[in-house]
Amino acid sequence: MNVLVLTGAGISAESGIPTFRGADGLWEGHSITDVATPEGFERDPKLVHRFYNLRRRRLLEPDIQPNDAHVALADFEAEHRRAGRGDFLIVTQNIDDLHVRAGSQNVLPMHGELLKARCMLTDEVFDWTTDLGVDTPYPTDPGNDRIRGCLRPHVVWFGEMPIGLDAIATAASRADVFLAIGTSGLVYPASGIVGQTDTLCRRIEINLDDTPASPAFDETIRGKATQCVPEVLS
Ligand code: BJW
Repeated sequence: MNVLVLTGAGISAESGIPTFRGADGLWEGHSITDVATPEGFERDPKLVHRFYNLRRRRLLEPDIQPNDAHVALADFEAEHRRAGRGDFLIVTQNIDDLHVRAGSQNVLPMHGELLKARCMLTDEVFDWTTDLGVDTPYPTDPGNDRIRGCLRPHVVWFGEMPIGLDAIATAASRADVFLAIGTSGLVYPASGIVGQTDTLCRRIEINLDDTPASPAFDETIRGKATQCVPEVLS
């Protein structure tokens, strides 16, 4: 049985990481499209760096930990793997590292990773745990002023191509079970993955509320991820 899981901000909400489109969906009066577009970054890189610096600092605070939903997915994958039951992949839209911290092995972060920075000239990706700024020196050549300011968060903004789309399409076409957890289904192409699954695939949505994608699922489970995910996987 091949299992494909898609996660969104809702799975990390109970770990203390705010969602994008909930009641706190605006950040200091800026919409997500102000701070998550290449145009927004070009217009005001300091603002965009501040947005991601604050989120990176918060992610590294000790109270931010994987919750029961992250752990249930990791435990399920370990057992699935041990018993040789088939493929298991988590495609996450989240840029936090909570699936990996929970012990998940096969995770594809389609919208990038907050704890990485990317050089805009070479596309080289670096592990990154401190603040980024317009003057951040290039990590492998700190003395070289010529290439200062070329680092950006390794995340996927609106209008940019998400990561791993071919692998996602393959996993969707092979999936026997597709589980979408805590995503509003408003952002393409993640919202279209359910439509890439085979007609025989069992599609299950877990969310606090209905979403525009709900009609595409065979089963919709309403409730908190920390409660519903362990139940569904037990
Ligand atoms: C709980 C819970 C609990 C809460 N338990 N549940 C017009 C029409 C259609 C498409 C487009 C259009 N104009 C432009 C587009 C394309 C655009 C897009 O989709 N825009 C829409 C807004 C309209 N997409 C893109 O630009 C993408 N690239 C692209 O299309 O490239 C071209 C291409 C691709 C493929 C083939 C061909 C061409 C890129 C999208 C990048 C999105 N980036 C962001 C920022 C990432 C970095 C960062 O984190 O800052 O990704 S935006 C933001 O939204 C972030 C998220 O990953 C993403 C999805 O949000 P998510 O996870 O669903 O969170 P919320 O907050 O929306 O929902 C939370 C849900 O959880 C809610 O439903 C709650 O009910 C639930 N919940 N607590 C269970 N405890």
